[in-house]
Amino acid sequence: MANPRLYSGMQPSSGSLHLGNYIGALQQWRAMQSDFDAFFSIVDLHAITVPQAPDVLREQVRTLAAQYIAGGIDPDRSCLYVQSHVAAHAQLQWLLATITGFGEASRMTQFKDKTAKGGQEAASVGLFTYPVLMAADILLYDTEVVPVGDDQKQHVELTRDLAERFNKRFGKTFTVPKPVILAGGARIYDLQAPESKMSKSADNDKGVIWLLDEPARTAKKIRSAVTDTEGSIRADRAEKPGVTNLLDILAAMTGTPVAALEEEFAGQGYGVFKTAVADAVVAELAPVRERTLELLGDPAELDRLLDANAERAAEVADATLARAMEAMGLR
Ligand code: ATP
Ligand code: LTN
Repeated sequence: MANPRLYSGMQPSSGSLHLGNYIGALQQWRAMQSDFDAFFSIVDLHAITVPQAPDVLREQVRTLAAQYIAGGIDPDRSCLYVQSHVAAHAQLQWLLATITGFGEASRMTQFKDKTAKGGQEAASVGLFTYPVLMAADILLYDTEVVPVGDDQKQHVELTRDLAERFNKRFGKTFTVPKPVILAGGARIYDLQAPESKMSKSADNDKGVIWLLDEPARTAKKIRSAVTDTEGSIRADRAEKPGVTNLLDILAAMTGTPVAALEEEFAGQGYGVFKTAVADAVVAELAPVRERTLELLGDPAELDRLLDANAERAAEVADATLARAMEAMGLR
């Protein structure tokens, strides 16, 4: 029997992925690709829901593609493609928008969070309908499983509701997907402000480890990570967020559970511990960085690969779109 279908994606909205994206998404996608028929997209149509400079966006799409591959996504096994290269995403998005309630979309917490600062007047309609486009991504591929961080769970629930509503109204057309919430320990925090998640939009660059940082810079950021004055190496999210974060990072890099790390480092100083974390992160990320730069050295080859994968994706997506249009009486 064929493996179940899996779909996920990330936005090309920064010049590089950071360690949070790597541990919270890429590492886990890599592990899942042998058990699933996986599609991983670079969601550039989602990225333009906030302003992007065209030339920068183009480069960020290539960099993200290179980082997917360097991080272990095998483009021969999984379909790795750019969302905007497959026209069906924008088309299905419109069909789904017509069955999405205005109130329903207004309840999406990410939209509320993202507009909390600038106000809704400053936001685009595209930002408002972002979750409907995400539903189109997922439903076009008859997806069964969607691995996402908990912040995206509500969008996958909306996707399920839209699939069920469509099927009820127009006849069975879509597979109803399930979210798979990625491992809890996988949330990585800012090294300088360990109560906030590591994020591409952080104020202080020293708190974020970029996959494209030079190894020496990565090691320095880890050695300067904020800890506490207690001096013991144990996990305690409330009292010791900095040390706990470093333990989570080391666990993700080495595959050793946090409890075993606590034992291993019992009685040791923060200096020794931080050096161990820095060494482990550099050992994992240096080859990823090198491979990314190598891939970026041949953009024509990268573009060829993305084109071929978009064709594969379009075959699946176009068939689903045709089914949906037929069902709605549009063909
Ligand atoms: P933002 O700065 O807007 O929050 P981001 O770069 O931090 O963006 P997203 O683009 O929202 O992250 O997410 C891409 C993927 O990386 C998602 O699957 C998300 O769950 C995961 N992710 C992002 N930040 C972290 C983090 N700090 N720890 C673990 N996973 C993360
Ligand atoms: N909204 C997601 C990115 C995303 C996605 C998807 C994830 C767009 N389409 C489809 C899973 C499935 C994010 O910001 N992490």
